[in-house]
Amino acid sequence: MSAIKRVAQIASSTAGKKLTLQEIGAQLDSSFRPKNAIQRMLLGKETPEDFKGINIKDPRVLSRYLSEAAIQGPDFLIVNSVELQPATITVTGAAGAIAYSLLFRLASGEMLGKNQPINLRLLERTEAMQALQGVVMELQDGAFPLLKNIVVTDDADEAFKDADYTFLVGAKPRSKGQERGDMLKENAAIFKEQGRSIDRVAKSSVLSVVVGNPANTNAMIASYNAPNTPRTSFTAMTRLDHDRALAQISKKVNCQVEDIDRFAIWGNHSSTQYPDLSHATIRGKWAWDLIKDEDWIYNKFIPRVQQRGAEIINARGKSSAASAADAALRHMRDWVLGSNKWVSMGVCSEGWYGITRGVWTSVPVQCFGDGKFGVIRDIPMSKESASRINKSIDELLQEKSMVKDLLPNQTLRGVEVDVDKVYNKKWFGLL
Ligand code: NAX
Repeated sequence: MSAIKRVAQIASSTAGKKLTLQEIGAQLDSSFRPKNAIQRMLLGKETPEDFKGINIKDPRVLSRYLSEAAIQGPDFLIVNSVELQPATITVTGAAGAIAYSLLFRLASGEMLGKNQPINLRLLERTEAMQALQGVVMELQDGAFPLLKNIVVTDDADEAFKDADYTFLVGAKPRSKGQERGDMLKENAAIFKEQGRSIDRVAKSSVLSVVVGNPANTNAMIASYNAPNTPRTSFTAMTRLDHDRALAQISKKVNCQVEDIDRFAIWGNHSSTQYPDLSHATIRGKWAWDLIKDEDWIYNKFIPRVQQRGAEIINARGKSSAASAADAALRHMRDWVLGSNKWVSMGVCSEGWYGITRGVWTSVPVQCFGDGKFGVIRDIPMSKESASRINKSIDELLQEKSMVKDLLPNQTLRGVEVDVDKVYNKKWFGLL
């Protein structure tokens, strides 16, 4: 049952009484983790009486509050007399370029809304602690009302302690002349340790997004090493690729990005990814028909999205940072508060579309809020799409084989994962 339904149920069972928000919150049992999200939604009313107590005599009134606040989004919410407990957000690689864009937006309430206080726990390598101190000074100088506390550390257990949300950004870039396999292994070791640490000390409801590359494989390693944390709590970020694609489509068709739906990134966050326009709609019409330009789709759009990271590096001399931070924030925000459209996330395959179980692949999902999401299933797949997805999954399997020593032979919680199951290519080919 969704938390919203649960609130509605409390509303009906207590009809006739006047409950405060805290009283409603207290009746949500602890498994409804972001009861704060519910509270945030409930707080979308401006008159002081509404803060003192919501008259829920009539459950329809409550449902109106909820839907109104849900439509307006968290920016609609205002500071009020109800004290929300701070949410704990851990960011790794906190002295790096992406974190420099991310941290200030988290502190200003862009992820969880303008009503939700936060604590930041920042993890860095020992060598980067001094630089991180500088970032902390700037965070302090921002005097953000929502930012209650900052912990700076080079110790993973301290960083992940009681975390509600983690942004795993810190990773080791490929050094000059280094083999990709060696880079993978170095990063794998980082994510193995961080997965273990999250499992040990973070809240059991923690949600983690892996940004550091190779993001999909790193998310897989972290999850395999966190046996007590549900596999669905570790996701890899492909939202930047998704958003890059939306921007290209909107430019081509001259529409707003929010007009586009049912777009998907499949596979790995790498140049083998498949930006899939075949189901996309623009204001409810099939995008393919509106674009009417297959040459653009196959020879410009797809390669451009796949290579956009390199294009930015060539132009800027540095990799994407602000756009990556924005994508990470939207990824987490949608995951926590819900999305009304398809978004792309790297998640643990449960075998849909014949993709090997236990590999973290980007797929279209819909987020329902409260950290829950559903993979868009059973959509028709052309041979062209299937072969492109196959290519990317092959790459993920190769990456997996390079780090197999770091994957404990275990089943992930909640799903039987047969690590050695052969990827069923035929399944795609037959469609
Ligand atoms: P930076 O090199 O600026 O920052 C990385 C930071 O991580 C450094 O400060 C470093 O000291 C720290 N770090 C390294 N190992 C650590 C560890 N074990 N614990 C804690 N901190 C550690 O890189 P930045 O531009 O911020 O990019 C970070 C990562 O994001 C890279 O791996 C990059 O490839 C990846 N990206 C992923 C994207 C995605 O869409 N998934 C897009 C952007 C970006 O390329």
